[in-house]
Parts: sequence; C-alpha cells; structure tokens
Amino acid sequence: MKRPKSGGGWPAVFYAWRKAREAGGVLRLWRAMRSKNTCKTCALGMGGQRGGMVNESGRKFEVCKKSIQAMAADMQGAIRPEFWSTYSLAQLRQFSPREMEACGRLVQPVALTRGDDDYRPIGWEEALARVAEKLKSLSPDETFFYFSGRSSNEAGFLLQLFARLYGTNNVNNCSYFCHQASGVGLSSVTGSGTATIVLEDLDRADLVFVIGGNPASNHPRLMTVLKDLRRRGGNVIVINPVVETGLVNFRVPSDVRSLLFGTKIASLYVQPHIGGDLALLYGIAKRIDEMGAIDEPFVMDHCHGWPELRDRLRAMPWQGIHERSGVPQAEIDAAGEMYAAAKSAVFCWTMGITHHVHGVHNVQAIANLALLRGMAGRPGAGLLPIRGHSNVQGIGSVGVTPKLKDAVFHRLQEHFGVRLPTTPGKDTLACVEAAAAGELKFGMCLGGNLFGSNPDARFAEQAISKLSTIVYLSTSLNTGHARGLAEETIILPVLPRDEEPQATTQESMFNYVRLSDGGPPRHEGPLSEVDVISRLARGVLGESGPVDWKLMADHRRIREAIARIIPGFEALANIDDTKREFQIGGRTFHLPTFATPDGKARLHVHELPDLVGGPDELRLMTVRSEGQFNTVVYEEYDLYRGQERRDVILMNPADVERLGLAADQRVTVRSEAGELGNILVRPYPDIKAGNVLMYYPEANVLVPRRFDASSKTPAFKSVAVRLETTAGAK
Ligand SMILES: Nc1nc2c(c(=O)[nH]1)N[C@H]1C(S)=C(S)[C@@H](COP(=O)(O)OP(=O)(O)OC[C@H]3O[C@@H](n4cnc5c(=O)[nH]c(N)nc54)[C@H](O)[C@@H]3O)O[C@H]1N2
Ligand SMILES: Nc1nc2c(c(=O)[nH]1)N[C@H]1C(S)=C(S)[C@@H](COP(=O)(O)OP(=O)(O)OC[C@H]3O[C@@H](n4cnc5c(=O)[nH]c(N)nc54)[C@H](O)[C@@H]3O)O[C@H]1N2
Ligand SMILES: [Mo]
Repeated sequence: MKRPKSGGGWPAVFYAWRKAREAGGVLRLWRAMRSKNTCKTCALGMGGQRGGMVNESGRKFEVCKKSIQAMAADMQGAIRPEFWSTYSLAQLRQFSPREMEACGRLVQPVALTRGDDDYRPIGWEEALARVAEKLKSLSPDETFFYFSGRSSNEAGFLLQLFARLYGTNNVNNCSYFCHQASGVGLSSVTGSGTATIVLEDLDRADLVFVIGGNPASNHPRLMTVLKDLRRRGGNVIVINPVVETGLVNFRVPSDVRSLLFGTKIASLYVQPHIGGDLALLYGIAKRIDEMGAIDEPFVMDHCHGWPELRDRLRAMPWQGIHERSGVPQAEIDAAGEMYAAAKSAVFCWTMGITHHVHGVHNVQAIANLALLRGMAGRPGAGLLPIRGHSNVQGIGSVGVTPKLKDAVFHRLQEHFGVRLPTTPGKDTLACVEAAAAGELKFGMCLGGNLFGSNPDARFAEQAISKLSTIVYLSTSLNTGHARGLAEETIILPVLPRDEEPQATTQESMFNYVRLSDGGPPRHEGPLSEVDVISRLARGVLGESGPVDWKLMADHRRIREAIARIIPGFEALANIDDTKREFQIGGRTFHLPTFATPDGKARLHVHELPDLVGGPDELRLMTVRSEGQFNTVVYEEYDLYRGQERRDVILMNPADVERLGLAADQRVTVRSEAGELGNILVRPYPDIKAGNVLMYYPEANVLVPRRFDASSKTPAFKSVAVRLETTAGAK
C-alpha cells in the first residue's frame, strides 16, 4: 500500500464524505455532528454547548476525521432480532474486531449461558431482574465494576455510588490501562493529577514537546495547535521511536493553506529506543545543566529536590545515557539547545510514556525537565497529558476509582447520610487477576472492552470465564462479547450521549466541563445508562434506602450531588439553567504555587532502567492504527504507515536482514505471555532498529502482565519478543 507523504489532507476530507454516505447522507451526518454534544472520541474535546466541531474557546471550526468516524458508527442500523440465531457464538468468535463493530447498534438485551450455542434476546425486566438477583446472592467483595471513559459524569457517579452502597470498592476505570501513570506522576509533582494548563496556554507557547504519541491519528485536533505554533515561528520536538508521517508533515483539513501545501510539524525528531525515554529526558536535563540554563531561582524557590537531582545529573555518565536511550549526543544537544532557547514550553505525552513498568518515572522525568527551566506555574508553559477517551478524566473526577479522595469520601457520606465501605478496592488488572484466582464472581462493565484491552489476552479470557456473571452495558458489539464470557453473560444496550433523553456532562483533558444536550434515540430499545443503573439499584437495594434511586434517575439530581461532593464541580449544580460550561478550579497553575501542602513542586530522582529484552530479542510496541478507536477497528488498513492489513510486524530493514528474513515472510512472534503465528514481516525504515511494532488489540496475546508498581499501568509498549519463521510458508 502506498504511503502518503503527509497526514490529514484530502484523504481525511474524502474519508468524511464516504462516511457521510454510510451514515445516510451528508445532511444527516452534518446535523449529528453539529448537535450540542461533546465529541465522542478523544479528550481534547470539541462540541458541547458551542456545537460540534468547535473547540473549547469557541473560536475555531475543526474537521476531525475521528469524530466523524465515531458518529457514523453510532448511526449504523440496528442489529436485528434474527441476527442472534443466525450467528452462533462459534461464528462470533471468528469475527475480527472490525466485523464485530460492523454488526450494528445493540438494541435489545441478550443473554448467553455457558453451553448455549448463541445469545438469546431477553426483555429488559428479565435482564435487570437476573442481574439484581445475582448481586443479592453474592457478597459485595466478590464483585467488581469496570468503567470505560465514554460514559457521562452522571452515569459514572451513579454507578460508583451504587457499587459502594452495595458494599464494594472494586470500582475502577480504563485509566488503569491508560494514563494512570500520568495521574500518579503528576500528583507526586504538583499535588494535582491533571494538566497544569488550559487550551489557550498552547497558543502562547513557543515550543511543544510531543512525547510518545501519534496525535496525527489519535488526537487530530492537536495538529491544528501544532500547525499554528509552527506558523508563529515556534518549534515542535517529537520524541518517538517511530517517525510518524503526520508528525513530520500534516495537512490540516480545515485550513486551506495547510490543506494545499502541508505544514511541517516536527522541528526536531528524536528517536529513542522503546523505553529509552527516561534516559533521554535525563540526558536533556543534564545538557541543560551543563549549559548553565537551569532556572536556579525557580528551582530553589518553588521546588523541592534540586540539590539531589543536580547531584544525580552530574554523576550520571553520558555513555549510560546514550546506551539506555539509543540517542546520540548530537541529538540530545540539539534538543537541549532548542529547549534552552524557548521562552514558553509545553510538554505533551501519551501512551509511549505511560505504557512501561517505569511509566510514573517517565512522567516525573518530564516534569523535572519542565521545572528545571521554570516551565510550569505560568501562562503558556506546563504539563499536558493528552488523555484518551472523551470523558475518562470526568469518570475519574466523579469518584470512579477504588479509593475515594478523603474529602469526597466524607462529603458523600454526609450528603446521602450513608456509610461507605472502607475495604481496599482493586484496580483493573487486580480485578482480572482476582477473577482468575476465583475470588470474584461478578463483573459489570459500563462500556469498554475489558477483555480486548487487557494484557495477556489468553489469561484475560480464562479469568473472565471463571466469573459466574458478567454484564456489559454497551452500544455495539466488540470482541469482549465473544471472548470475555462468564458462566452467564448479559449485554444491555445503552444510548450514546447524543441520544440521551436528558443532558449529560463530560470533562476534557483541560479540566473543562462540557454540557451535552443529548437528542432523540436513533433506535428503539436501548436505555440511557443512568436509567439502567437506577433500575438496577432499586432492584438490589430497594426503594426505601437512604438514596432514592428513582429520584436519582433525574440527571439534575445527580449533578446537584456531584456539585456538593466533588471539589471544583460547584458550578454543575445549575448548569441546566445557566448552560455555562466551566473550568474546574484548583487544578491548573498559572502561578508557581502548586497544590502541594507547602505550594512547592517536587523534583524526583530515578535510576535509569535497562532496555527491555536480551541481545537476541526485539522490543515490541503495541499501538493503534489510523483506522481504529481502541479495540474497535473501523478499517483494516493503516493509511499513514502504508499497511493494508493488521496481521503484520513492522521492523527496521536492518533487523529484517540481520535475522535473515524477507518482506512478507510469515513468522511466529513469541513472548513470555504467548505467541502469534502467521504474521507478515514488513520492512519499515521509520522504526528504530531493535524495535518492532504490532497492532493492538490483536497483539495482546503477546503482552505479559507486567505493570508499573505505583500506577498499575501495564507495559503495553515494551514487550520482549523473538521471531521464528513459520515452516513451509513464505
Ligand atoms: N483515532 C483514534 N484516536 C484515539 C484512540 C484510538 O484508538 N484511535 N484512542 C484514544 C485513547 S484511549 C488513547 S489513550 C490515545 C492514545 O494515543 P497514542 O498514545 O498516540 O496511541 P498509541 O497508538 O498507543 O501510540 C503510541 C505512540 O507512542 C509511540 N511509542 C511507543 N513506544 C514508545 C516509547 O517507548 N517511547 C516513546 N517516546 N514513544 C513510544 C508509538 O510509536 C506511537 O507513535 O488516543 C485516543 N484517541
Ligand atoms: N496492547 C495494548 N492494549 C491496550 C492499549 C494499547 O495501547 N496496547 N491501550 C489501552 C488503553 S489506552 C485503553 S483506554 C484501553 C481501552 O479500553 P476500553 O475503554 O475498555 O475499550 P474500548 O475499545 O474503547 O471500548 C469500546 C466499546 O465501548 C462501547 N461504547 C462506546 N460508546 C459507548 C457509550 O457511550 N456508552 C457505553 N456504555 N458503551 C459505549 C462499545 O460497545 C465499544 O465496543 O485499552 C488499553 N489496552
Ligand atoms: Mo486510553
């Protein structure tokens, strides 16, 4: 497949037209896109009260291929009742992630009991009664509740409240597979786990670091910001073992000049080894120190830990830095010089930073680098984890975490006059491990694909199979519905946010709360998430408890409770009347007074980790293609990497040659967790030698359950693998 020379551009525009046809016409899609609902894809966020395709400041009109893709998917036809008897479970298990999604929208509850050949439609009453009876028969700590980041603040808050009043803290969200290392890392630095800046700050920056991410595919809106920055004369430093097409050159579709001529994005492209970022970040910091470019007054007045960090930097030999990062001195110097010359730098990062056993250390090292030059706690400079799901941050804010913040815990008890459980709750991977050990019996998933997003797919399948019941609240089918099966599996169809009968709210990665109006349902059958949770809670906890679950089906009531309980959300109480979206207070820092007890930020000191894998192994990253959203695959091809299929391993030509392989040769890829056969070798000069790339979620059978000790985030990006040629095949 031919690779385009730039990201975005006409292919993105044509794609939008094609999707519009699939969605039943341009006008229909246009109306859906312009409705006042928060965009469904990433957490950079568009939409809300300003209408779709308009950003937080309300100024810019943007075309995002991803949001069109997600919208068109929700505009699919319904899965018809006869589907369930036409396709057996055995057939569904053969479906690819793309085929599962393309089945259509879920519109009726279905259930599967082990031994059955296929799912059977059941009524809502029966489905909810079965789930309620099950919960009543179990002890609460035999259950867990997993949340994806697409649901609303209202649904997230209500389900965690129900889970806790039922009696368990086994409440967690997909962040444990995603940005948890960012939250833990940032909290240890600034006392707050989120971005230190707002959207406007990016407009004032003259240097942006893009570390471990592929925003051209995954956060296309960031590309507009980077284009504007380059036009202003600013710089972009990309740190990534892969040269991603769209980070070299991008054609922003909503900007005529950029669309026609393209915009150069990276001023400097640094390629470390997978997992080499920590060494590289220390290297740049060391260079800054050597240059005498440390902001001494800032680190002395506003940070703890400079003397320790300084000693570490000075004692660290350059050779160790080069070996562990894979980056030569000249490139470290170039990055250091560009950084030292910048007046206002913003540091962005994504999964290439968090998906490692040293994910939190990576985040702390990024913060070190920022603080050393006083690049936090003032306008135009700061730290920006680029979040994944559109409301993953909100879900966390409203209490979907095993442990509630102390203030939230007390206010929740007080507000509802209840006592909450104090047993320790489990994170996501711990729940899967506990299921495997037979300690858990029941799981409920508010969206997402718990099976598909897990490391060690074979293990995840076995673990879930040990549960007696798993309940999925989903909008469409995914591989989890065919492979993440318990003794009894129940799928409950729910409405996406633009079909909600009541307004909902979401929080962007800039700590900005948006209001979605909802809209008419496209199909009969699915219920609103809150409706399902409220009915279930009534069935389990009864009508007469301290919480009136019927009243709590009113989103305004939920918002009132959130406003009282969650710090910074006060303005949510009357958002229905004011329609005013708002910035959550106390999290962004435009002055160097941080949310720590004494207001100072903390610098951290680390050991540099060895690179993953032995001399005869390769380091594997598992990543997204252009045509997928997490475990949901929309297209088999990956446009910008020029791959027409997904069962491939991208390798540097030097590795292909060294291992005596050839293009399109079939190999078996092995790791400590498992193996994948019949994978095609694809020589790919843009990946640094020694490192290889495969697509998530198919490659998850290879990802071991290794995780970062303090954030529990699995190391999805650093898997040691070996290749074997598949006998007889070429
Ligand atoms: N279209 C689309 N948009 C999405 C998503 C999607 O699936 N599709 N998913 C959403 C979600 S939940 C998330 S979390 C984000 C994910 O957004 P990203 O983090 O951009 O997604 P990944 O594909 O995991 O990309 C990882 C990038 O990190 C690089 N990388 C891998 N290992 C390393 C390393 O060790 N060091 C460095 N420096 N880089 C490394 C890879 O080369 C790749 O460019 O996107 C969100 N937006
Ligand atoms: N190997 C590897 N594994 C990874 C990653 C990786 O990079 N590599 N990335 C990790 C990351 S960053 C993440 S965030 C996780 C993703 O983990 P998840 O969030 O668990 O997975 P998704 O694939 O986003 O979930 C998609 C499903 O959500 C449902 N859905 C969509 N919209 C709605 C809605 O409005 N309401 C409800 N109730 N359901 C809805 C649909 O049924 C859809 O099939 O995967 C992680 N796993
Ligand atoms: Mo994510």
